[in-house]
Parts: sequence; structure tokens; C-alpha cells
Amino acid sequence: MKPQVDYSLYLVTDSTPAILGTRDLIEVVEQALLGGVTIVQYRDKTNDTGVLISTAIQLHKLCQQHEVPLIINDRVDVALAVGCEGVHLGQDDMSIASARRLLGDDKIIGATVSSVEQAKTAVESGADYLGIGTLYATATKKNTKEIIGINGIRKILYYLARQEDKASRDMQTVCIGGVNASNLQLITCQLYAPSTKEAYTKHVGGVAIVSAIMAAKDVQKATKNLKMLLTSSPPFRGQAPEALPWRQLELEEVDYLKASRWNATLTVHNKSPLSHNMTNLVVQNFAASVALAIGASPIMSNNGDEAADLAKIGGGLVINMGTATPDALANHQKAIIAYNAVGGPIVLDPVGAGATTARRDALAFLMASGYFDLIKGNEREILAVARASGFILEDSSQQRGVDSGKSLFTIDEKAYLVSRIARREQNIVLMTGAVDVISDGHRTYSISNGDKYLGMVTGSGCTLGTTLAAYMAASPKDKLDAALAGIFHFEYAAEIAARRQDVKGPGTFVPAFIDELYHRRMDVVEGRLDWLDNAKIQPIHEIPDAGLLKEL
Ligand code: 3NM
Repeated sequence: MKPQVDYSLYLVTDSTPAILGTRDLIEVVEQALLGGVTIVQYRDKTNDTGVLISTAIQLHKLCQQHEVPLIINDRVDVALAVGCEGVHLGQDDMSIASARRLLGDDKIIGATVSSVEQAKTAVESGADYLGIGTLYATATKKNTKEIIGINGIRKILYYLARQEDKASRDMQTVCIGGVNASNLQLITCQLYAPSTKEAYTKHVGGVAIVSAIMAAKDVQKATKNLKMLLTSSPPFRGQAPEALPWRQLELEEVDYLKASRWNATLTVHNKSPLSHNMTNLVVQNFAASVALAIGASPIMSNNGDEAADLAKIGGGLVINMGTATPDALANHQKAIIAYNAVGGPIVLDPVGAGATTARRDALAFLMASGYFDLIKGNEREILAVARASGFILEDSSQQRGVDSGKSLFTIDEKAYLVSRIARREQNIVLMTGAVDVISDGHRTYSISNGDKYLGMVTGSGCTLGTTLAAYMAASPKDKLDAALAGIFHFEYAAEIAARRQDVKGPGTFVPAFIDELYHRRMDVVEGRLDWLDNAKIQPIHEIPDAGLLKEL
């Protein structure tokens, strides 16, 4: 019988001086086993067959003591000689079919794949698991054929999840290339291929690691740390949206949301959370005033080196790409890592994303740097986010993306776009416009409050980001509800300001808007709650498949 295998923490050995140094391989692997690796692959591209077999015999004995399977890289003959649990084959090694004939049905055969075609062939040939890579460039293996990144691996997971045959859908997978303690939780969160059909959802099954274990100073400690990261929920992931209430009855939902708006607005006032803005030069002053008006505590710091200290205060961060330069991006990355490490919410505002190659690259860089709790943008910016998330845009959305002026999408199409991206990124996506649509991939709402003046003043979208970061930091339990409350506070204040006698146009609108943000907050603090009834927030329960995005 083939053994049941836990692929979650997969050690690949390396005997080269660059990684092993002068240490003894067997002792290093023993430390890794004590630390909790769940499977070991003996990979040795240099030693002679005799050394390979004698080393593999020792490794097998050790692995058996820890009840962990031993796999041999490439060399079916060595696996046969040792009688260990299986082999791992690269694209240039013996075929899976030949290896199967030699090894029999009870042995494990793994295959390295980098594309959907290779995955398809490996499954059809009877592989037991796929090692998918190369995820990130790595010094450990310089002759990797292709760096496919998160989106390349997602494509393969999507392919497997979508197949009708059980062998594909149940295929075990590990990712390989550049995995270490600093990126493991983000990688396992991102390597997820959701679908509207739950049955067709696939998560990567494990991480295959060489240097982060083999080259560690204290191998056991490093392995234990990786194991802890693997088995604990990352700080940046709050409650899964599936577990949060999706009120079935419309009336119940309206009441619930009203109460949560009241609560969220009051909580911003009471907690006065830090709203840390790494924003563009144009809006710094306005954003700080908006933060103060809603009761948050603003800091406009673009210096990544102070982000770790600021993140510990418990506030939220806004990354606004408005006037981003390469050194700004390096600062953003430091801040993203710092906030992710403590679970502080981050809002990404990819201003102008898609407009230039530099901005598209910047967006891809930021999305690979960490987890964003909420991504907000106008229609074109959200299309750029879809592309950065690895979706392929259907021709019709592509064409609309270069159109200018009026709204490109219907409400249903917007709901489709934001919910699909949010589900894939496991976060919240907000598409702003005359009608805003927001989703966490499970619950989707439209919001039709606001006023045309918001579109006529510089930085109103950016300051909405400031508001959202503060609201989510103050009420982190259900960030979607917090974001809805923040959007409503912001947009309703704009409605009231626009109606004021003293407001004659966009210039006089700005100070009136800041006043009304403050007044709405004080209404809640002092118990005047009628205005909360004016929310034009609609749940969108049925979202037709608009077919605008493709996964493969
Ligand atoms: N195979 P590290 S990348 C052995 O892409 C191996 O197939 C790869 O090393 C592939 O964990 C790789 O130190 C090396 O980055 C991974």
C-alpha cells in the first residue's frame, strides 16, 4: 500500500558546500526531522552512485524512525536499491511511466512541473504529487527553466481544480523556489485557486524548501519556526469571510448594517486609531484633515524605516501609488511587511495603475510584497488589479479598459469583477464610481451615496482610503462592515456639504465636507442617529457570471 503522505513541510536536501558547508548531511536532516519536516527528498547531483546509496540508506533509517517518507531525486536505481518510499522526477529525468514500471504501484512518484501542459501530462502519467516551480528566483538552483511566480502556480492549481477527473482535483501539490520564513505565510495564502463552486477550490498542499532549512544556523529551530508559521493563521488574515454573517433577510440586513455603521463610527471616535498614510504629495494635507475630522490620528510618513514602530501602535496603513517612485516602492514594501507582521490593516490605492508600464510593474511588485486587506480603485485601476492578480481579461473588458469617460460596467459587472478578485486575493475589493461596489468575495454591496463634487476635487479618492484604513483598524473583526460604515460616513458627509447654502462649487465644498465629516461623527457620539437611515447600501446576492475574467 502506498503510504499516506503529509506534504506540508517538504525538505529537499543539498550537499553542496554553498548550503551544507562542512556539516554532516545526516546530522542536518536529523535536526530538520526533529524540527518537524513531513517528507524528505534526498537530492544530490554530484556524488557517485555508491555514495548516493550509502547516504540514502542512512537517511532512510533516520526517516523511518520519524515515520517520514524518503524520496530520492532523479535516481530510480538508488530508490530501488534502498527500498525507500519513492522518487522525484524532473522534466529531463526518466519518464513517470518507466519509473512506475520499475517501482510498482506502491511507491510515490513526484514530478516537477512549471506549466499547465506539464501538470496535465504528469497527472495522466500517474504522478502522486506535483512539485510546482520555480516560484521565486533562488540561489540554490540557478539553472531553473522558468520563474513562474504566484500567478503561474495559481494557473496550475486552477487547472487541476477544474478538471472532471478526481485524479486531477485531488492531486497533491507543493511549491518550490525561494520559500523562507519571511514569505511562507503570504505564499500559502496566495497559492489558492478559488472558484464559485466550492468543490473546485484548490489550495497548495505544501512548501518544498532547501536553503531556509539546510543552510540555517540552527536547523531544528529554523524548521520549528517554519512549522509554526505553516500551522498558524497569519496575523494579516482576520476571520475568513465565509464565517462572517451574510444576513439572509433584506430587512434584517438593513437593520444590522445600520447598527454596525453606528458602532464603527463611534469606535473610530473612541479609539482614535492611527491612520498611517504613505500617500502622494498632492493629498497629504487633505488626507490628514479628513483623518482628524472622522476622529482618527493621522501620520503622513513615507519612511519605511519607521513603519515597524508605527505598525505596533495598532492603526491602519494606506499605500497610495499616486506619485510613487522606485525608492518610494522600497519604503512601501518595508511598511507592508511591518503591518502584515502584526496584522494591521492595509489599504492599497493603486492610483493610475495600468496607465503606464512603470505603474503596472509597481502594482505587481506591491501585490507580491504582501497582503492588502482592501484594494480600492476606479474601474480602470481595478482592471489593472485583476491583471496583476493573474486574471486574463476577456476582449470586451480589455476594450472597455482603454475607453475613457463614462462608466464601463453595469452594477452586475462591477459586482462580478470585485467579488472574483476579492475571492482570489482573499481580501476586500472596492470599485469606486457614481455607484461603488465592494466585496469580500462572499458578501457584495453597492453604495450609491456621495456627490458629484467629490469627483471635482483632488484627492477625494485618496482620502477615502485614509478613512477606510482608520475604520478597519478600529473595527477589525468584520472589515467589510467597517469599510461600509467608513464609505457611508464619507459619502453622506459629501451629500450634506454639497447641499449647504455656503457651498458654491468644488472650492467651497472642501472645507464644508471636512466640517460635515466632523459633524456626522459628533452626531453619533451625541446620540443623533437619524442620518444613519440615509444609507443607500444594497446587498447584491445574485451575481451573474459576466465572463469578463478568465483564469487560464
Ligand atoms: N527545484 P530554495 S527550485 C531543488 O524550480 C529546486 O524545480 C526547483 O531552493 C524547481 O528552497 C529548487 O533554497 C531549489 O530556494 C529551491
